[in-house]
Amino acid sequence: MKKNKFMIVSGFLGAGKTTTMIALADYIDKNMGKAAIIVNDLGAKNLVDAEYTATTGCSVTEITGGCICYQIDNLIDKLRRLRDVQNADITMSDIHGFGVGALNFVYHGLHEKFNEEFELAPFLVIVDPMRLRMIMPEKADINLPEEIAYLLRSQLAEADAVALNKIDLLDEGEAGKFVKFLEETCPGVPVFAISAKQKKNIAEIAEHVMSHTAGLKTVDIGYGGSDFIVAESKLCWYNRRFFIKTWDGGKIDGNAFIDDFIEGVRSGLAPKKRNIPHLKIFAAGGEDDFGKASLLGVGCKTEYDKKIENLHDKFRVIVNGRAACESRLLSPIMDEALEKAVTKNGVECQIFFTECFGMMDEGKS
Ligand SMILES: Nc1nc2c(ncn2[C@@H]2O[C@H](COP(=O)(O)OP(=O)(O)OP(=O)(O)O)[C@@H](O)[C@H]2O)c(=O)[nH]1
Ligand SMILES: [Mg+2]
Repeated sequence: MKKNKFMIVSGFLGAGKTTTMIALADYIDKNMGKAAIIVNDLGAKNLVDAEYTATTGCSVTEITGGCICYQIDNLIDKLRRLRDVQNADITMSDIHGFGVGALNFVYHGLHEKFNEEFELAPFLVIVDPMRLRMIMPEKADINLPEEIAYLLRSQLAEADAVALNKIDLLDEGEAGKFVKFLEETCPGVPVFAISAKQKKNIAEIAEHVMSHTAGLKTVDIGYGGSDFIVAESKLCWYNRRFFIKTWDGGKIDGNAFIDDFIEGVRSGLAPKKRNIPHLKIFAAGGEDDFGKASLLGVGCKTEYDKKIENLHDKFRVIVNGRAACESRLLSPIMDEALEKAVTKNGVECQIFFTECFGMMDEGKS
């Protein structure tokens, strides 16, 4: 039986894992075979990444409720289904943006037990140049707790291949500086410079991952140790799904609603000196009319992967926040931001689902 390929795509929050997987799947589908994507995250359900990926026409499956590191049986079930039902030649799964340890738990785990069935493609780590500056010699202050540098370093330590993403935002000299740093930090590991958003240099990575196998390195990243615990304890997750509609059948400007909501989150977090490395919003109005926005920090401008095209009388909305903030602080800030946006836009809101938790919150597990 031909072995099915599996690849993990790791990297810090907002680095571009989802955008890269979509670009790779698109390239592979057109040129090399069939690709499938697994979207993995903590939290129960309601993932912006899964909703958004599905709109691109890629084959997408979710693994929710915890990191894939702790769901190997579930992962294997999904991989078999994607192979047998959807004829996937390669399945890619991300690991959440604060995640480390998948090299050991998932790659070595699969290699030991399922080597006959699955071939492991190079463990791919996506890097956002702006966040990378935090661990470069300049040790840039990017308004995130310095303890989080542990996660960036550990993710790179696990890599078989690294992609410096968002080169569309850099000039050639700057890109060269980042690539050099990555090559020095990850000796022997190929470093690609890409723009996932503009689908630039995606062919090179696709060719590489389809024709190479994982290095299956053994690296000690101090998983579960004090640096790991301190870094993870700085972070929290927020997921909410709600529905808005007008009282009188009038129309809503969904983009304005998203902007108002994001502004509320920004102005709630900034005075408390907390940050949100990735806030994602997906809002669907008509059949195919949806918007997807990302905020990569309180000081950043909102980026739209897609704007809503028309006014609609109702929207279903999903919010995913990944914050450097205590969960008990973030929760009321999110409530207030929603309340303000609802009032300003004159809509009625029904909340269906909310969860907010820190990795290390007492009583969580
Ligand atoms: N300019 C630019 N923006 C990009 C590029 N790739 C991704 N982005 C943007 O960066 C933001 C985050 O991208 P995602 O693909 O959602 O990042 P992610 O790593 O999956 O984020 P998490 O799943 O939250 O960890 C989005 O607004 C993307 O449009 C790129 O090549 N260039
Ligand atoms: Mg993602």
